Amino acid sequence: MHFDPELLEKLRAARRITIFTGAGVSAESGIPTFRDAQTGLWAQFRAEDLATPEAFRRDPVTVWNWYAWRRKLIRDVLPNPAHLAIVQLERLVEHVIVITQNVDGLHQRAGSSDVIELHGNLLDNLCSECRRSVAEIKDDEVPPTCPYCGGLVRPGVVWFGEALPAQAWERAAEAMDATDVFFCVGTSSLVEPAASLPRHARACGKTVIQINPEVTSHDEIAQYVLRGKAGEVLPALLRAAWPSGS
Ligand code: BV8
Repeated sequence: MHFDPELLEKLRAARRITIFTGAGVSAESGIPTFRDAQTGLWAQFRAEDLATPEAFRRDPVTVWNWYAWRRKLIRDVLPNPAHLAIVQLERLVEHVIVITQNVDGLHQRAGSSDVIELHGNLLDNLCSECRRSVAEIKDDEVPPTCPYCGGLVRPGVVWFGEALPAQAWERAAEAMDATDVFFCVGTSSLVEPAASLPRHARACGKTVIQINPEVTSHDEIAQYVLRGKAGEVLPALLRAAWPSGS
């Protein structure tokens, strides 16, 4: 894989690198991306139609079971070379922050030390009424009920129509503002306000690098478009920029 020498120089000179990721960074771990066709029992549903408060209010059992199915999916998978290359970057660059739209927790499991989860985490649970975090849930209740107020327990993710966690959004905006280089990896850039981050990064004069096997709307805002799979491009890019590995 050949990379523009100017890009490699910018990576080596960077003190702060921000990696904005979407479902594509987990694809090579075997997790279907958000807009991959759903399979099996879930093929009849669109993810966007299930990931809403209205769907949960209307049919909490189906929505809870969809998340239980997704939790099982992520329980059996491992971080892939894309996640691991991002961890290795921390040993090569002074400040590396991951801003992820993903809810699978794989960046943390890979060893990334600073991960901002814009859309929550599939393994967290909270009460849909009192909003308390619920650590222990009973398997025989679908969905479980809150031990504090009896309300229905829901997954700790951000649904469509819900605001992003204020602190996560603030930290992401600060990271974008301070960064030298902004990677946009494995996202269709369709979901707002997350998709506005790469746009703002370019508007603020940051070096924006897009890694995706497909064309997306954000190709034209990136100075560098690296066409390919994250699990192949990221390790190759680090080897090219730091041949000695340090
Ligand atoms: C909000 C958690 C306001 C749940 C998720 C009209 C226009 C613009 C915006 C809107 C609109 N109508 C409504 C909105 C707002 C809405 C939105 O953006 N809708 C979209 C669909 C139009 N946004 C919201 O509702 C947000 N909240 O706006 O609140 C507000 C403010 C104050 C008070 C109240 C309300 C909340 C959005 C959060 C939704 N939750 N996830 C769950 O997971 O169940 S988003 C969901 O989509 C996932 O988190 C996912 O990460 C995210 C984005 O998708 P991608 O990650 O990009 O995944 P996708 O499958 O699309 O793409 C994968 C990419 O990877 C592809 O490009 C593919 O080519 C690439 N790829 C594949 N293989 C590889 C690869 N890349 C690299 N390597 C590979 N191997």
